[in-house]
Amino acid sequence: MNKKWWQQSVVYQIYPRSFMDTNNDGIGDIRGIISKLDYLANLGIDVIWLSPVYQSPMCDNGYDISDYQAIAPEFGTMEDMDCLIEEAKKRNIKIIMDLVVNHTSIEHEWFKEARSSLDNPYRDYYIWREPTVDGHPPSDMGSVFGGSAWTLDPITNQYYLHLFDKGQPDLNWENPKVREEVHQMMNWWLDKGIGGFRMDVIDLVGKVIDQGITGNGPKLHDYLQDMHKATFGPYDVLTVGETWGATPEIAKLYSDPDRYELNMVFQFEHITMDHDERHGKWMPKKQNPIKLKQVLSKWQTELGNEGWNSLFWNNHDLPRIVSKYGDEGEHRVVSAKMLATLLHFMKGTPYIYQGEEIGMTNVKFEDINDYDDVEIHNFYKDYEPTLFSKEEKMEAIWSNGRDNSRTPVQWSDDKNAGFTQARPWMKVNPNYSSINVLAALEASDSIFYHYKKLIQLRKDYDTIVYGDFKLILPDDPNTFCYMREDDDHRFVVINNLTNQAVSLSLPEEISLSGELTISNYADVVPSNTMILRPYESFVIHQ
Ligand code: TEU
Ligand code: CA
Repeated sequence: MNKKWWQQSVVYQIYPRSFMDTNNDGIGDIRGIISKLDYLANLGIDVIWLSPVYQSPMCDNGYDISDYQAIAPEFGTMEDMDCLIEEAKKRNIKIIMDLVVNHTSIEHEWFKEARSSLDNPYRDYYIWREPTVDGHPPSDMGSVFGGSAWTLDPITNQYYLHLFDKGQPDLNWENPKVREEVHQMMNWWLDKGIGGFRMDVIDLVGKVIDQGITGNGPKLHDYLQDMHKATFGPYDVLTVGETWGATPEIAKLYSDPDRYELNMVFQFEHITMDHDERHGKWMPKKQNPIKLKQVLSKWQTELGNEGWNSLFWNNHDLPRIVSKYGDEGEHRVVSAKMLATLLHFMKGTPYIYQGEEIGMTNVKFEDINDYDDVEIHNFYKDYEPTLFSKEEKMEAIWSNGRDNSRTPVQWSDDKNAGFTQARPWMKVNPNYSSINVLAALEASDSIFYHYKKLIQLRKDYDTIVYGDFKLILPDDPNTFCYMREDDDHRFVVINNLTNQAVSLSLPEEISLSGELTISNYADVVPSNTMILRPYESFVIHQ
């Protein structure tokens, strides 16, 4: 496999609304991102994945786009966007855009036209069905955000499909005009010099609704191959698809370079493995460290050379990883560093979500009105009232609600964490007085510098990017240990997943002699039989 820049890169995801506010309206903006580029360059990242900044009525914080070629006024202007691309480029940082083309906003011109009459030329841009004889929705398909996926539009008395909010009508990808419009729009952004696309719920665009097929439809890969040809094929860009249902076999279909589709996908098996079959993340199963190791190592080995992994713990839809697998209290710093090492030493392209690099945690708002997310509110209002009490719903939101990752970035211990001088659109996490960027930059042993070092190590050693992966002690429920090696180097990675001291006993054939590359405790004495302190983590270079 030819080596590619996007394999050797580390990506940093920005959720603009919560990143940095510069005009004091309480909402993060593009100027705010520009003001922090030096900070990101210092961290050492190569790419920014920018969550949507397009014009939008914001029923789902910009994942409902009303104009793909305009910037939402609260985020700034197209000049600001051009300036961001240029300023990032000066620092060798590429910007990848969020491509949200499974659906538009209900306020997109296409939808306004489409809904106006049955014979409007845009009608077929969306998915319409007649009500049943007694006036019900055409099927019992549900929206990801709760309730029916069908909404009756009174103007023409037909239902339109929305797999997400009713403000997010699904585009009809079977219509070649829709695909052409998407391609044109992508080319317009590529011409601006962006570094690629993250493709929102791209596995849904091949849906065959009358057969009940949503994910991984029969035409999906044809559409992606057409897209590759018509748009980014000739550009040297990063493309990553969001694919909740991908198995390694499916991931290869997207990311095998010989198929000319995408560079890589986000797979979610390590996230969904603790979701309930019926109630998903709202009724999480008990954590299972052995399963976590099995899932992650399966992905490490099974893609082979026919695909490429993305590595992530966090994004704007997921709870904070230090709250999920680490410790929010006395072991916060060591546990955040352990989780970072565990992920960044694996094979693939790592993604860091804003605030992860300082160990930001989940938030516990007592008042449901302090939450913003449409998914949280739908769950709290309507979901299975006999199964969950309101208190149980709050518990579920505290552990898995999407707003856990959407509180403003904690820049300093100033008012509102230095995010804004005004009232922030969402309350800051009260722990900002101790957890903030300024404090992290001032402490040489902070989580920030641990991430910085991990990013640099990946630049120094191709072995971390490309080397073979081998899991050690697969049945040990307390540790996650593995090796990465090629002809030149070997790294042995040792992690205690627990908040307890645990004993490590490595087989004799594995040696821990060598140089200590990185660790989360100052005084590590590696030995095949040793006691690992809570969340202890270190890497030996041989
Ligand atoms: O997410 C897809 C998605 O399915 C998530 O909403 C996820 O399933 C949910 O959090 C699980 O409870 C993408 C975006 O990342 C998300 O922010 C958008 O809301 C969604 O698509 C619609 O565009
Ligand atoms: Ca602002």
